[in-house]
Amino acid sequence: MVFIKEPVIIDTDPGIDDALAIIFAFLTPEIDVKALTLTHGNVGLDAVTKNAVTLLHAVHEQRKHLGEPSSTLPVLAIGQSKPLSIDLVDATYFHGKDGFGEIYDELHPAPDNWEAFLDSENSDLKETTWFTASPRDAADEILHQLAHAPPLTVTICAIGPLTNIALAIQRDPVTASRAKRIVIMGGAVHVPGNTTPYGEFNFRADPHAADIVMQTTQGFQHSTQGYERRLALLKENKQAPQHVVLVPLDGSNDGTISKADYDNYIVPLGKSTPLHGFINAFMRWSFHICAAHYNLDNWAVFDAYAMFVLLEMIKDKGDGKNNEDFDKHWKYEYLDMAVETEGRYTLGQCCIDRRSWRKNQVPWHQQANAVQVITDGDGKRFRKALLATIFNAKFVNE
Ligand SMILES: [Ca+2]
Repeated sequence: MVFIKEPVIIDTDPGIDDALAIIFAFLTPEIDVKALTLTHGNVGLDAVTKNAVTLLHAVHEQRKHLGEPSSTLPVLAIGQSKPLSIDLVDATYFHGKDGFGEIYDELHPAPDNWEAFLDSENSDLKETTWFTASPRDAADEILHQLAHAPPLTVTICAIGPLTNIALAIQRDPVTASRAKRIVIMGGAVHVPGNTTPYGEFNFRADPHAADIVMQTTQGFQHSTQGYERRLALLKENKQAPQHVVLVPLDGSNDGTISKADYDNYIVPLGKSTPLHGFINAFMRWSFHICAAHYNLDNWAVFDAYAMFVLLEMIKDKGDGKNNEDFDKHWKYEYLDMAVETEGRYTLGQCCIDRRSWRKNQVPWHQQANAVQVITDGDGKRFRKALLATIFNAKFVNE
């Protein structure tokens, strides 16, 4: 059997847990990171852009350090600086003013002259760059990638507010529905929010965008029949129901690494490689904040957990088959979900239609949204995969 990597677009607002998710993706052989598309979120878009460029530089330096042949450079596209309809919010309370735990002054300076590399028309820098600057904005880059790949082959991993994804859907719903699936870190389904009583950060930061994305699941069926229907609709140039996999707070609280893991496996690596030096710079902050503000000695790495769910799901092409391993380790349900966009207290809340009689009244899948929501996971597998992939940790006695 030919080994095919999963083409993945990561829509992101780095962000320290975004950084771990992205590095995890780059180091995972089954994943081919085609593009990073950037959104406002944890910090403003300028800081997000600086962080993404610095992160990609560390990944590139790591490749050089390992003597790996240079592969195609990932595309970087800058997206929206604010939500669709509400005022901007950020999460500097957790990620620091720069979004990376205030690393730039001493711990890890940004690459020299990094802003010049964002100019997609500057051919003088072609030989020395470490990413391909997109001439398009993030939403158009997503559409461009989906339009130039076979239908239902490219996965989007969305680990920030969903503004870019919603804009892509608004601009061209048919092309947007060519995505194989969209794996999203966001929402609080059966538990309280983390930013407000009902709002998880990514959904609260752009509830209108989150709602637009949830609405694309109307009519989705995770079956052979559903998959063939999606393909047939796309062939007729019609919008197909989207497969949205939601990794909400309740499904990802298990996705932690501990301070002991950090001390045992990560700190000793110091600056032994370009990537470990970079990671050690920003991770120091996360454990400091977890201890100082939340009295926690472990850190829920939500975005990396969503990336792990994506990896665990790769064998399923969207028809629900080859899912046996996934089903052993993960619990999920298909929910008729919308997102609150008007509430005074409930902005960004996941609103589930729990009226079971409605399902019997008319064929449910014809009128309801069907978001595949991860409700329980496997934090142990995640922790081992993350530590082994990024830090070469060996688990002799665990
Ligand atoms: Ca994020």
